[in-house]
Amino acid sequence: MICCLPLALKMHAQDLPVDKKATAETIHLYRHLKSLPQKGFLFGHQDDLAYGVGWKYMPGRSDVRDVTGDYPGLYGWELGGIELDHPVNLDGVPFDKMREFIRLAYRRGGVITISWHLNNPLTGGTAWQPAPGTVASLLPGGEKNALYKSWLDKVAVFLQSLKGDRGENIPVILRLFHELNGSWFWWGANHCTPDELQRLWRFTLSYLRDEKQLHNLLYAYNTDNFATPEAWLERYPGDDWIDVAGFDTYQRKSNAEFAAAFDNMLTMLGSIAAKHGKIPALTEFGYNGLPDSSWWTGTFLPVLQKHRLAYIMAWRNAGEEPGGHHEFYVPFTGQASAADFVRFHASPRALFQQAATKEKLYQ
Ligand code: BMA
Repeated sequence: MICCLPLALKMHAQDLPVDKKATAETIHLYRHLKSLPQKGFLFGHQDDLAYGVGWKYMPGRSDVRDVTGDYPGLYGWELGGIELDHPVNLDGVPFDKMREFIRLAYRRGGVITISWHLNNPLTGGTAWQPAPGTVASLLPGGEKNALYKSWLDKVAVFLQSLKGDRGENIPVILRLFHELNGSWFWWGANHCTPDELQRLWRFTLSYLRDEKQLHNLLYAYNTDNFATPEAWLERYPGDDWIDVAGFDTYQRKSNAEFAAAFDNMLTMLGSIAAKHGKIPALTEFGYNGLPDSSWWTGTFLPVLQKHRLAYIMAWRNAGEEPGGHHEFYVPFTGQASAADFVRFHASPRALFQQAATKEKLYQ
């Protein structure tokens, strides 16, 4: 089909991602994600192939697959630590293994999204350690701009190293400065002005796209929970600077309270995405520990089905962590909500790997 590509691109010239030089595979993915919500949503899971509850690095294994017989249609990965030249990310995932998992998932037609809990470049603290002036220090002319660029260089090397079997760059949805309306990260709402965040966003995107010439990226802007469309848009960098519009949400209250708030946010996101011509997505979600055996089809799916999203992504199945902390967001074999997750998988709108493969998202 190479011969027909320029014509195809011209015909749709009005609808390109923010990177006008995006690779053919990236443009295909972008356009599929635009129309996919009419059919259903890709089901995604963070770190799915690396570990699950009670296991780590077992080739081919996945908690999602153990329970449903099907892999996710979308895979989340995390780069925190790459800026320090660490061989593993902040959750212990070796970057070399991550690259192989990404190749594997892409080969079977899955979609890749990447977040980055980068350290605080001003103080050397973690992403969760804000300090006044951090965002301003990263902008051109700021005292940490050179350091920040050197960190972006490392991210660029990794993103550039993701290659398909024909040597093509694997498209990635890069989720920059996520949950930026919260204040737990140094880029959060109480630690910089909307203008500073927007300048940092545009600087970062321009640097990756124009300086580093990365053309395999779609860019996701996502808040945490939000109360009004104005709140979601407060730090929005502009229609020319994002491809995916999303938010993260976790259930921490009763089913009824969660469902009502979730429904309301999805309604607002739906109109924002339609108005601004963006891909709507639930960029992170979860109910830690899944104590309700019918949560998937009793609480979550009834709300989801009322709305149109290109993808949803459950956060990581870390399992038991030091200090007795327990974290998982999809069931594993024998978990209380496992049977209900199988029913969720059977929903025609839930697109896991087998359905994603059929969509041929890169063609
Ligand atoms: C958080 C938790 C942490 C993890 C961090 C970055 O939500 O899952 O355990 O280190 O994300 O992935």
